[in-house]
Amino acid sequence: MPAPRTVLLTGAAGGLGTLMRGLLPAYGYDLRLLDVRPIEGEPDAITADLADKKALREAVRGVDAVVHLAGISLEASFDKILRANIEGTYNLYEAAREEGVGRVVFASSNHAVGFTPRPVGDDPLIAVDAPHRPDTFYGLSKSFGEDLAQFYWDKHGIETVSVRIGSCFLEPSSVRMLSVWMSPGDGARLFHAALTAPAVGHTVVYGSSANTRLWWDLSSARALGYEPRDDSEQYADKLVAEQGELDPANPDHAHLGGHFCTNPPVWPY
Ligand code: NAI
Ligand code: 15L
Repeated sequence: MPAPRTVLLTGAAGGLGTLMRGLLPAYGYDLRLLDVRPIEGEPDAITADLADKKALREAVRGVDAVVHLAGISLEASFDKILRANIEGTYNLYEAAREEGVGRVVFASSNHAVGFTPRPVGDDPLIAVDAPHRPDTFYGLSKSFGEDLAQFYWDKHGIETVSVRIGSCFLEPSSVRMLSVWMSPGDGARLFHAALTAPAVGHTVVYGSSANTRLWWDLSSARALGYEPRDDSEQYADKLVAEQGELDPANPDHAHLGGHFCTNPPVWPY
């Protein structure tokens, strides 16, 4: 596959989309932006819902690749997750198939494997082939998205890198995030590697910085050419002083998904 230049960025109005809008053009990409919400200062952005198949088909026409961030990014009712994340991601892949787009970078999440016990002490890092153990309907939609990506590769030859993102924000805001944080700069480095690595088929990677307290194995991301430069440890003294170290007896601290496993933000559904 030739190096992609024109890239559709879905979810471009969101937190990660805003960060990537700022960082990815430096790698030479010409970004086409899409979100269900208008984007201030971006008059050419496409305002469209993932439910709008015609708009999606026009949005992907002529692009070399898609970075798919759009969707509900936290727990919500199954009906909402179904529409935005499950049907919406299917609609995006169908549009890509119809328009001959060869590669997708899919924003999966650590919550696809959220019920995996977190490593403690000398436990090995969590491998990328850990079975899906979604911690929410949200995490379930990311497990589905990864399977959908595998299906579109096997059946239709569309390549995907599914990035199980940890927490990509300007700074980590909890002791858990010291293990799963991905700095925005490392996020852009990882998305760039996912867009340009040759012959990825469907590859699943964890998305985080080179954190001292890292929980998962980054080797499949490094195999794409990703070289993380940041480490959350610079924030550790402050966060640990405020919140204390993770407590193995605290159910909120027992799994990769943290409080998503124990206290969904939305309940009952
Ligand atoms: P966000 O909630 O800030 O942004 C999501 C964007 O998607 C919003 O601008 C929203 O308007 C748009 N959107 C939602 N439903 C849509 C629909 N039906 N059609 C078109 N656009 C729609 O979330 P954030 O943090 O920017 O995350 C981006 C992606 O990365 C999400 O898929 C999220 O699940 C994933 N992710 C993010 C992590 C993070 O640390 N920020 C961690 C793990 C995964
Ligand atoms: C996610 O998947 C969410 O989209 C993000 O907002 C964070 O909550 C992140 O996971 C996390 O696990 O910290």
